[in-house]
Amino acid sequence: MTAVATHCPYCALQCATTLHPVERPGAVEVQPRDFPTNRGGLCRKGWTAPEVLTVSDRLTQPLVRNAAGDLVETTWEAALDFVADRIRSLQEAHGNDAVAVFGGGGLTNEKAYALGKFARVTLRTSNVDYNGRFCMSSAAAASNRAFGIDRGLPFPLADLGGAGAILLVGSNIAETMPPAVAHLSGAREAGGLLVVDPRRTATAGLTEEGAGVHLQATPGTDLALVLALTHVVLQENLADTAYLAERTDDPDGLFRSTAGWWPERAERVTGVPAATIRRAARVLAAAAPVHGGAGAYILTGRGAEQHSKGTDTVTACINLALALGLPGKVGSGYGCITGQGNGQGGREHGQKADQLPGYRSISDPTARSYVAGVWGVSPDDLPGPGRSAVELINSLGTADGPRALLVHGSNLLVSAPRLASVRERLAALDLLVVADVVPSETALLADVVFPVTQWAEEEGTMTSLEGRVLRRRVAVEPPGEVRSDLAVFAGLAERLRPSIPFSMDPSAVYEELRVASAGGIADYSGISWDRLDAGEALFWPCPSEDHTGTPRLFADRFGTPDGRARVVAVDHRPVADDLTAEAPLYLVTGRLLQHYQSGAQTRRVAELAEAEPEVYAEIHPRVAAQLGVVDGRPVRLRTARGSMVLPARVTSDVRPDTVFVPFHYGGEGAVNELTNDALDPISRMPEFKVCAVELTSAVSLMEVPA
Ligand SMILES: Nc1nc2c(c(=O)[nH]1)N[C@H]1C(S)=C(S)[C@@H](COP(=O)(O)OP(=O)(O)OC[C@H]3O[C@@H](n4cnc5c(=O)[nH]c(N)nc54)[C@H](O)[C@@H]3O)O[C@H]1N2
Ligand SMILES: Nc1nc2c(c(=O)[nH]1)N[C@H]1C(S)=C(S)[C@@H](COP(=O)(O)OP(=O)(O)OC[C@H]3O[C@@H](n4cnc5c(=O)[nH]c(N)nc54)[C@H](O)[C@@H]3O)O[C@H]1N2
Ligand code: SF4
Ligand SMILES: [Mo]
Repeated sequence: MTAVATHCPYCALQCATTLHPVERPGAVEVQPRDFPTNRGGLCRKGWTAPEVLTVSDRLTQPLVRNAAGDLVETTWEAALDFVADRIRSLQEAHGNDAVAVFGGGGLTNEKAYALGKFARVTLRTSNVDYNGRFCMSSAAAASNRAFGIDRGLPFPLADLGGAGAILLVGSNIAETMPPAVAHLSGAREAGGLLVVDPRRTATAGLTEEGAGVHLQATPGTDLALVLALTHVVLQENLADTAYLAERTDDPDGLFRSTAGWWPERAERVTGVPAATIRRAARVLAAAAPVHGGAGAYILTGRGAEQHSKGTDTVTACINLALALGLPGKVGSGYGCITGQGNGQGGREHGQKADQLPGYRSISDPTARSYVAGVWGVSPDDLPGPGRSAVELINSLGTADGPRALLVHGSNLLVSAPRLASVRERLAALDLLVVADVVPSETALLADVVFPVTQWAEEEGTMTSLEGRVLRRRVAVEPPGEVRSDLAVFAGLAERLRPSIPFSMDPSAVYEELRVASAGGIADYSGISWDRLDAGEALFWPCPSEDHTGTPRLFADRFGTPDGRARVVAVDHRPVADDLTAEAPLYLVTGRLLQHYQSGAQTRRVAELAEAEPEVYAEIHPRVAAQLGVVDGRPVRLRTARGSMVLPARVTSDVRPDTVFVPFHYGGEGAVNELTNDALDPISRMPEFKVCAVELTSAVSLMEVPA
């Protein structure tokens, strides 16, 4: 085989790579390739990604749990027969909704599309959702509400380079998308990088030496902070009033909702000095086009979004962007930094409980009848909207909940909130089926495991954080009996509802997706497989084959019925599980450079596992001194949901009222034992980012001799 042009398997930056064959079967070497997002760069995870192809415990054979309770090898035929029989009998006994499907934002567009169609057409269940609910769903909900369209970045990432100011709210891009830091250079040179994070992260560090401002706010207070920034903009007459009048529906709503948030009040809530709030607002405003600036962006990450008020926090960020007249202007705007490799495409083609392909709503009669037509079924046959991820998990095995769950592309037993309950619910199922590439924590609990292809072993498409559709290509043969997720859907469909067949050929599935998306918000119909193959990386919407795609949205109008952006008045509220005398610190969670998500892949890469082998808690030196905590020695964290013992990392980079723990570890290292599953009322996003925690030194506990 010759060199193959493809993209990194991990995050939404989708860095371009070239894979070169090597002597070892199934193995490749990776080289970065120039592309506007990564400009020839790769992070450490991207460089080491080929190792995951040949890890020693790679799943290569279907597994089924035997009478003794062990997972033993079986054939695809036997595994598919078994699963189809169980599905059939559970649905006969308990109805179609007795079977649920859980997808992932790392799946290709074709897999995500086939998963949603399989759930609605073959299983006819409403119970389908995916891990994107844990990811950018609050930003998606806010963008849909304000703009009528949710494309994470409604502009090319490279546009950031020319901006004079960039406000990053809860994004640690220097660790989560390192090559993207290059695009912050304009703002840094202008002293306009503004970072809101309770920790002095690598990203916050970029603001030092006059390059910008780090607003080290109290966790869970972004909403108050952004309302105050907007207050300053309005009060100091820095708003783009002509833009507000012309392009938004309710400029007065903006004044009303921020009038009470003067900086001194926000200082009391956020801990950010009023003078710093004023300075940040002025820096951002000075870069806005209305003041002749070089351009300004407001970008949100999971730090702002993964809260029970995430949708409103993002709404406040959008309102600030509207006040400054940014959205729709070239070189300015609001965007959400989507996370997973196909986080964008994964939310467009029907894995979500309320969604049909093309970012259509499953409750819209016109959308239902169009998609039903493509699928060859009656619209009345399609189920309605189902439960969101956490609600779905919490319903498993309950009286009116699903009895079977099929998981494709998520390691729930590490990454879902309040794990004690997840474990209990998974155990209550009659059937758990997991398709994965490695024996993840969740796969090890399954009744049936399907071994599936990963990035370099499959053809397909991914949609990056910019909304660009990219080609993933085969570089190596998959090992053993490994097949695509598409083969699971096709094999089960053949056994359960053969009148509606599923293709295993990614290009054929993509062709169907194009048709299903035609006329929808995320319209891929003009992006043919041939165009993709020829190396075009087009931005959606692209409604015809002679269309050149849409790099920038909102130039003339927003996606709302009247074309104006909706100003939604929002107000601050406290975190769901707020501090008490017993639990006086905030537990915040997030990512490390070296690991990806639940760690199922990166914990198996020697270089990455050696760099960050185990979970730890970042604790401020003052708190450490008060509680007798010693760097490197064990502490106990306890929340209303659970407790864990882990080593302390004493660092003044974290706020004194905050403890940070990365979520990449399983078993006793899983911080999601402690996290809160309180949901945002609109996006149904759980409050991963913050809850109250009790911290005690556990040195004596570990040192008691056995
Ligand atoms: N190395 C690495 N890169 C990744 C991933 C990975 O797992 N590892 N995953 C990918 C995915 S799916 C995603 S979603 C993205 C996520 O990318 P980011 O959003 O950058 O990642 P996080 O570390 O989850 O959160 C960002 C920051 O939020 C801060 N934070 C916590 N609570 C609050 C708060 O209340 N307010 C504010 N303002 N900040 C807060 C944390 O301290 C953290 O530094 O990364 C993608 N890239
Ligand atoms: N406390 C806390 N928890 C969090 C977060 C946080 O910030 N804090 N962040 C949340 C966010 S933003 C996200 S995105 C989630 C992610 O968490 P998960 O949903 O667990 O994501 P991954 O670890 O990427 O899991 C993907 C699984 O699919 C497998 N896989 C890879 N490719 C394929 C494929 O093509 N097909 C199939 N079938 N399997 C495949 C991988 O081996 C892995 O086991 O975690 C969430 N959980
Ligand atoms: S930044 Fe993301 S896409 Fe790029 S190499 Fe790292 S993990 Fe891969
Ligand atoms: Mo994510």
